[in-house]
Amino acid sequence: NIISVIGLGYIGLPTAAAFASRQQRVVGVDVNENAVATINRGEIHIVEPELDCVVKAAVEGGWLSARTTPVEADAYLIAVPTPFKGDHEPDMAYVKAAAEAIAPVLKKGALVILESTSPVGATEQMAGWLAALRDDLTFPQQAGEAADINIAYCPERVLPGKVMAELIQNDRVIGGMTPVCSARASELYSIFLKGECVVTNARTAEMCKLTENSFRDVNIAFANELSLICATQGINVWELIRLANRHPRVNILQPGPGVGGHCIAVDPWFIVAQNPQQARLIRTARDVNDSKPGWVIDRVKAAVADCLADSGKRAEELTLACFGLAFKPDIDDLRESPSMSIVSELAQWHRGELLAVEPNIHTLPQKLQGRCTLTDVQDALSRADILVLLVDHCQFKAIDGARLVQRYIVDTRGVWR
Ligand code: SAJ
Repeated sequence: NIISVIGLGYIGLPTAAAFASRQQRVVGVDVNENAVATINRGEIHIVEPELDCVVKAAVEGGWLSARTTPVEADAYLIAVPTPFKGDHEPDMAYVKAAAEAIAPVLKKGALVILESTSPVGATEQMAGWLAALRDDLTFPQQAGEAADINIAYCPERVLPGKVMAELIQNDRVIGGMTPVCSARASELYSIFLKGECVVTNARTAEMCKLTENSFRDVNIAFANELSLICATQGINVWELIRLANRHPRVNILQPGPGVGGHCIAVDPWFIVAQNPQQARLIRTARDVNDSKPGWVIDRVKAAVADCLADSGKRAEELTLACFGLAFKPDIDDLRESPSMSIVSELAQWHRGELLAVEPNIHTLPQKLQGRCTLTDVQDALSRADILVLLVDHCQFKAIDGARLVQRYIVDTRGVWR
């Protein structure tokens, strides 16, 4: 039996490695030649704890190989990106390209699983693309249980930074186009899954994935909105949330500089795009979270103005230190990071020196090169007039806020103040 994983990114590669580690023959496919070559050397092109050793063992053991074009397989798992385009419309171009790539090698009896986060109806749409290219095969939409090809939607729900553990332990929602499709998909995942397979139909499974991330976005928006209200009222929002969470039925999340990453800030838009009239709360949550970086920048500008007035220094003489560039704590992923957009904007605005502290990287991303200086915690603390805490990395939490000498601190995570 051959399992083929299409798309070897943050989800596809760990999934391919998980199957291969259970002695399954896995052929990974990716359009990125560099990623394919790296994987075939037993190395990885992304950062995720524990993934490197699993991939190394899988490649060395001959269970996992990568290539740029699909082969005939018994099961295909599609894990390609589904970004948005234009006015937050889901972009299904990569899923369509994956379907077109596997269509010529699809054989009778194959199972095709879509894992990419997708709008409701995407699985039927993908089945339609495949059916249009292979009129010699039957598909669930016409042939139901008797179809030559089985198709299911099975979203991933792993947390970056904990992918290898969550991939195996989390329960999995299985949305087959027919009960037979669901049964085959459940059987496939049970090869490595310790969590449970929970069966539903494809549309519910698609909506379930979008719901999970929208739930988190709406709840973070609530915390972020509280942080604005508390700043106006002179209340410490983190103390407030700690107190409110002592109620047995209240569990408020944490405010921050905004919501980053590739999922939570994207997926709610898929619901909004399909249901603009109904999805009012979900849209507002997106707006609240997206406006938070701008609010943080205004706070920094106000701190700079206060510091200038108090110290009598000129703007050119003020040193600003920003702590954290990643989109969340203790990872090195800077993509779609609100901290990155805050620091970029400050680099443009600030006339004096700008320091950035990011213990998880060695070089600044291109966008910030020449515009700020990457330094360590000690140097930043000893030289800066104003501190801006953007990410609650463990190295920053280890600093005792009470011992900081700076009077001007913008702490977006409630770590020091
Ligand atoms: N954040 C806050 N306050 C909080 C929690 C998070 O500001 O209380 C911010 C983080 O700093 C970050 C953003 O939200 O910028 C997203 O971080 P996250 O840790 O909440 O989520 P992701 O994007 O790393 O992963 C999410 C997860 N979804 C849920 O928890 C519902 C993960 O399980 C999904 O698999 C993943 O999205 C995905 O791939 O969809």
